Amino acid sequence: MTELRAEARELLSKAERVVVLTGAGVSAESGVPTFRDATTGLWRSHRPEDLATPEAFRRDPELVWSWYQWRRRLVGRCEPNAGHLAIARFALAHGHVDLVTQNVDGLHHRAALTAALETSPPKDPLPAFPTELHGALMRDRCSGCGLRSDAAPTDGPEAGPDVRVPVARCSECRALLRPDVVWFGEALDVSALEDAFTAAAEADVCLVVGTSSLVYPAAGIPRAALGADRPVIEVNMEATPLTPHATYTLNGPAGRILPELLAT
Ligand code: BV8
Ligand code: ZN
Repeated sequence: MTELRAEARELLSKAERVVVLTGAGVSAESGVPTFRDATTGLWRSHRPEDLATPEAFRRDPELVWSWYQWRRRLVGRCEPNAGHLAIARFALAHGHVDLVTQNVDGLHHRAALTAALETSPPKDPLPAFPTELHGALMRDRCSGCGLRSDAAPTDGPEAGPDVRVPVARCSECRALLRPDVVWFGEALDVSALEDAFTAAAEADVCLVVGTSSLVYPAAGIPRAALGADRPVIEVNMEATPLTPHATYTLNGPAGRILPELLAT
């Protein structure tokens, strides 16, 4: 283990309160394309910023819905990776970890359930459940009455750039359903965001994993830690706007670095 990594590991093992912020990079090794990864599937012909917006849904609801149905089917075939599990195990062993994610894929949730069952008697998975700042891919919300429900099934023809699927409708008011995620230009849940900023400013260490640190307000969370002179550890494959400010930057895949960094 490098000197740097040993110091970062020491910091985490001694920390009372830890905030972990994750982005799409933590799910990359599970096979979930990242937002920067515009080379796969439907994403090749469309930029996420152009599809993940209320305007796009108003303009062409079936295209946006098909993109989400394509993503749901893809994510449904993915499993939490060693990075998700390392975070979940650490959160269950450590007891005071605030896990905040920008991801909507639900893999942190699934990792928490897996890690909780690894002990006998099984632990309560709650301490390893994430705050999902940008919502959940596997949940729908009615664009009319706001009713939330589990995601509509993705069986039938696989949605994709040429195969559109009809938008599901609300069982209550028949308005179009939409994925229960936060689109660009939409507000995040204010209390969840405030809690994340407060936790970061009071944490003994903030661990930032697999995010390009480009999307706000989430990208401001590690800045709140730095603003309160709290150390920030960044795990990423490449440099980001956070890198020059991070206390430690560990370059490499989260699935390889996190099990070593968070081993209890
Ligand atoms: C808001 C859910 C205000 C949907 C997402 C103009 C108009 C309107 C708003 C704005 C504007 N200009 C700026 C803004 C603000 C905007 C913004 O920040 N835009 C960016 C593009 C500049 N933000 C918003 O719009 C937010 N809302 O500001 O509202 C408001 C206030 C009050 C009232 C009304 C409005 C909402 C932002 C949330 C958008 N929704 N997701 C969906 O998923 O479909 S964002 C989505 O993109 C993700 O959730 C994530 O947050 C973001 C992608 O970022 P990352 O997760 O970092 O992923 P990325 O691919 O970028 O990077 C992956 C990283 O992992 C890379 O660094 C890579 O090196 C690394 N990596 C890869 N593999 C690995 C790895 N690391 C480790 N291991 C590996 N194996
Ligand atoms: Zn409805």
